[in-house]
Amino acid sequence: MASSQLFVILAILAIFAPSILATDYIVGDEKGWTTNFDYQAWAQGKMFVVGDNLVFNYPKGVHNVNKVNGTGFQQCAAPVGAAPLTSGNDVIHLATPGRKWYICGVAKHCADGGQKLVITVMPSTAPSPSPVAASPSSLSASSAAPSPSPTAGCS
Ligand SMILES: *[C@@H]1O[C@H](CO)[C@@H](O)[C@H](O)[C@H]1NC(C)=O
Ligand SMILES: [Cu+2]
Repeated sequence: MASSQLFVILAILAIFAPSILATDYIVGDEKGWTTNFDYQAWAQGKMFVVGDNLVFNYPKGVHNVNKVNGTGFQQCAAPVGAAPLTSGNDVIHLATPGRKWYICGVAKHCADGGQKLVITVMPSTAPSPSPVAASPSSLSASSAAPSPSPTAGCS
């Protein structure tokens, strides 16, 4: 009897392990996404890995989230024509390794309030947990990563 219970527990772990291993990082922790917060200090010492998520929490309408490049980060310039995330609970899936930059595009929050975040995403060490990981021929950019919800964006 004990061994059958153990089996059930192991089976459940096997099913949910990928979602346990992927980390959701609440940007700014309990402060959320706001002005006058040191996001470089927040990011310091954290290990971001492909498959993790960034969660930007803020009162809807007060801030937004723009993914920018290094230039946009330095200059606090949101890209023209790209819609920012505005839900107040914006989940960004870290789908690719490399440096990622995010700024608030509202007023002077980035330039004067320091509302900007830069992180480096490490390549995943584990094999992809995704069942749709597929043959190289199907890995076109358009089909690579469907967004899980309307409020989500993929980096
Ligand atoms: C950075 O983004 C801006 C605005 O989207 C664009 O004009 C510029 O060419 C980009 N720079 C690089 C190095 O990709
Ligand atoms: Cu803001």
